[in-house]
Amino acid sequence: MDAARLPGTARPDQVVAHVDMDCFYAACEQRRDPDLAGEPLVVGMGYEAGETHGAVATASYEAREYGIESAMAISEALERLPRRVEADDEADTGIYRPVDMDYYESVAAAVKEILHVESDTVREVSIDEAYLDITDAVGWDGVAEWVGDLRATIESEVGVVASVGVAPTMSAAKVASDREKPDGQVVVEPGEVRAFFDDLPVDEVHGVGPVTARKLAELDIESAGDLARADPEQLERRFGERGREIRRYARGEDAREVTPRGDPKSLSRESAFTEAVEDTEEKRRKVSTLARAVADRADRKGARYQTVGIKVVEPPFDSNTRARSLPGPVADADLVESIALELLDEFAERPVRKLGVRVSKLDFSAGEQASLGGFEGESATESDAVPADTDVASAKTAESAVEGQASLTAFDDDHVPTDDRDGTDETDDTDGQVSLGDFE
Ligand code: TTP
Ligand code: MG
Repeated sequence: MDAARLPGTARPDQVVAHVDMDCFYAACEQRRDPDLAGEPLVVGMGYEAGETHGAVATASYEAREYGIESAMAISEALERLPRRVEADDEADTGIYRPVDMDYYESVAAAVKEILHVESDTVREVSIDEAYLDITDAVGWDGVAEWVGDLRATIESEVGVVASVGVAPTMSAAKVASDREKPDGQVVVEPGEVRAFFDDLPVDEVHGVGPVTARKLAELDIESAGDLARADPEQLERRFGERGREIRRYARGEDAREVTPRGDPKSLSRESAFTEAVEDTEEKRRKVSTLARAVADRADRKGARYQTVGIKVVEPPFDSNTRARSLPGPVADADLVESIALELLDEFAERPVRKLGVRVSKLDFSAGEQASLGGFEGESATESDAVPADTDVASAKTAESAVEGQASLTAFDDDHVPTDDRDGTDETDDTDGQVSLGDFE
């Protein structure tokens, strides 16, 4: 394969698989309630049964036929696809469900467990997505058959469908997994990478979102092949260093190796109120729930913590954080709750639209011992983080969902993903979106 070696490729023989579940939240709902299979199904974040507020987290492929897509306002989705219960005639109607993150996480953990059996090197990048280095475990020979078996195993053992792409680089594998969705598999061998990219629309290149694609079109760059052949200096003038980077991706050059994600630095959970709340008791109840949820999350990850903090967002977007440190690391849900509630006292009389609880200064050493020989700790790792490049839009969606005028922007991958940061912070929004990043 030496002749096919690509400049910028981490290892000339590297074989990377990218696994991405099809319409994941919707698939989970269909798994739980088989009556939903084959139906137009919309899963909304910040959505409640019978309401019109919130934003589309995802939609089944049947619902996508009606033009429904992630991040669209539920109110707009309802215009395209009315709720079944309200319609006289079932035709052209859909079923709407609110997100249930705990359930989706449990399904994701089952999928990730299978992936960890297939390869020792798995990088979980979001709740429904992971890269596997399968250079040693599989190699190029027979890789298509391996992909078929893996997908069949996931479907039969977990009951959800995965699309898989295999390529010599992470970015090409990611594009490949998307190519034949749903229920797709695409293998791009080393000698085929340039040809594979050549005809792709430019916005399918890793790191190119709708905004960049528009700017590229102004430069007559419409396909990934055009981008691959573009003048790197012109791209740099227009987009900075990122211009060179997306050109490299379009050429199939990507020096990254699949590395498992490091331990997170903090764990947090946050939740927004539909409207600002002044009632002290209601705020305390929310903080108690969040504190318990965070402590539980830390427990499952085998993490102790030395600092407990809260985040309090006052209208419109005024974010306050408070934290208290303990003399040493603990794993104590009652303590997380009582500290979080004490920190909340300062805000007892103030209107609040969002609350969060975080534990940080994490210590995983005890967890390692506790889970020696156990599989749990490993497979339940960072499966719940959406890539960092989706943070902004995810946050936007949440903000607007709260205001009932949900957004607009699809998860925007318009900058080169930074999902490969190690030791990142994890935030879970109990309202349904999961985001990476710290409180601030
Ligand atoms: P994706 O993998 O982007 O989407 P998907 O799995 O629903 O559909 P596809 O078949 O195209 O892969 O995201 C995974 C989950 O993340 C998705 O099921 C719901 C959630 N999500 C949001 O909450 N908001 C968003 O804007 C997007 C894109 C995803
Ligand atoms: Mg998916």
